Order: sequence, then structure tokens, then C-alpha cells
Amino acid sequence: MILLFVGTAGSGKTTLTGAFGKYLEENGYSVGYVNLDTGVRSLPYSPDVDVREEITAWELMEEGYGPNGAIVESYDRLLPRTEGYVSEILRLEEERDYVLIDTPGQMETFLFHEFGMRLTENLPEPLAVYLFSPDILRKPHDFCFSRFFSLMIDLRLGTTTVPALSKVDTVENLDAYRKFLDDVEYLTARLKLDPSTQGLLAYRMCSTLPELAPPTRVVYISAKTGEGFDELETLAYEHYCTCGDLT
Ligand SMILES: Nc1nc2c(ncn2[C@@H]2O[C@H](COP(=O)(O)OP(=O)(O)O)[C@@H](O)[C@H]2O)c(=O)[nH]1
Ligand SMILES: [Mg+2]
Repeated sequence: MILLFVGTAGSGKTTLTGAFGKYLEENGYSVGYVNLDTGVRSLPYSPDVDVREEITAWELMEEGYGPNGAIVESYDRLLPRTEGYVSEILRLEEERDYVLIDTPGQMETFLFHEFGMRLTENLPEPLAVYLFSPDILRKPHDFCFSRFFSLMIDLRLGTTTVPALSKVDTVENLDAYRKFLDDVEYLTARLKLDPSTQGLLAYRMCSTLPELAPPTRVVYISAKTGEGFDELETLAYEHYCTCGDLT
């Protein structure tokens, strides 16, 4: 089973890769780890496949690139190696129960770069986990945004994507978050009360969500406390063993 952790910088991908991998290993599974981030300094797991063996963003910064340029250049230079990484990941998948892929810190270098696209389309039905942190959820339309962003990842990568709220240990009123994320009808009803342009757009978008998307469960996860790990394990199992039905 291949799990691909995707999300904006700081959403918790690397921490979760380490903590969820440890949880799986403690439960008797063998786990392979893949680091695709050329810019990360240290990792909380020991990678079986690591793009930093080929190139790092900081060595490019020593060549004179700025931080953003170095990141983009590093993936340009990794591009000819894509097929090699796919083979390494497939080999790893044959020998381990799970392969956890920690994607680049900056999500755009994965979703908007040929490297990420080519790598993903050559993996056998990876389950993408879209991590978003609670601090981006300020208003009802932000909940709509998150649900749609997860769908956009499906569209872009051709994967099945599970939306996962990360860092739930930092949330005091998790039930309120759950209500908005789990119950699309409730969210849509709340959006209808918002007369702003953003509210109207979100209302229209969320009204179409039940037609557009299969009813996917949202996972609530904390890499700190392990909350939601069992749920993520179940979803991965269902994805691989019951033909992608994640209702
Ligand atoms: N409280 C809390 N902090 C977390 C959690 N997961 C990650 N973090 C913190 O969020 C920051 C970014 O995490 P990181 O895994 O590097 O994010 P990445 O850029 O998506 O790989 C770090 O300071 C982590 O310690 C979590 O579940 N709970
Ligand atoms: Mg990271």
C-alpha cells in the first residue's frame, strides 16, 4: 500500500510520516519511507529512498540560487531520475506492507512540477492524504475551500484523496470543526446565511459537492498524540482492499 502525504508547507507531512510509520511498525507492519523533499534538513524517520542523495536545495543555494529558485531547480535536475525513483518505490512496495511518501515541503513543487506528476501517475493507485492544518479554517467558506482543494488534488494527480485535518491536538472545539467538515448539508446551510460574495460562491460550490465527489470521510489526525491513526489505517486498508470505497 502506498500513501502519499500532500499538503502545504508546515501542514505536518514529515512529522506524520514519521509518527504514522512508527505506529504501523509497532503494530507489526513493515514500512518503507520515501523522502521527496530536497529542502529538508532532518527527518524523524530513516528514509529508504531519499532525493537528497541526488541533490539538495541548500547546495544549490551555495551555487547562488535563492531559496525558491533552489527548490525549483532541484526538481528540474531530479526530473531525469523520475523513472528510477518509481522503480525504487515499486521495489519497496513489493517487500513492505506500507510505503509512506513524504512529498516536498512546498506543495506546488509536487503538484505543479513535472517531477511530481510523472512520479504519481506511475505509481499503482496511491492513496493521497491531503493534510491541512486547523489555522487555515477561520470562516465557513474556508471549510468549503478545504473540501474542494482535496478534490482538486484528485483531479490533478488522478489519485483518490482523503482530506485529513492535521494537528487536532491544538484544536479546542473539534466537534465544531467536525460538524462543518463531515456534514456538507449543514455547511451548505450555514453558507447560505453569508451574504458576502465569498459566501455566495462557497454556497454554490458546496451545493454541488454531493454530486461531484464520492462521499469521502475526513480524517482527524494528530502526529503528536496518535489520534486518528487507526482511522487512517482503516481507510488505507479499505482503499486497497475494497476498490476505493471510502464512505
Ligand atoms: N501540535 C502539533 N504540531 C505538529 C503536528 N504535526 C506537525 N506539527 C508541527 O508543525 C510543524 C511543521 O511540521 P512538518 O511535519 O515539518 O510539516 P511539513 O512541512 O508538512 O512536512 C513542526 O513544527 C511540527 O512539530 C501535530 O500533530 N500537532
Ligand atoms: Mg516536510
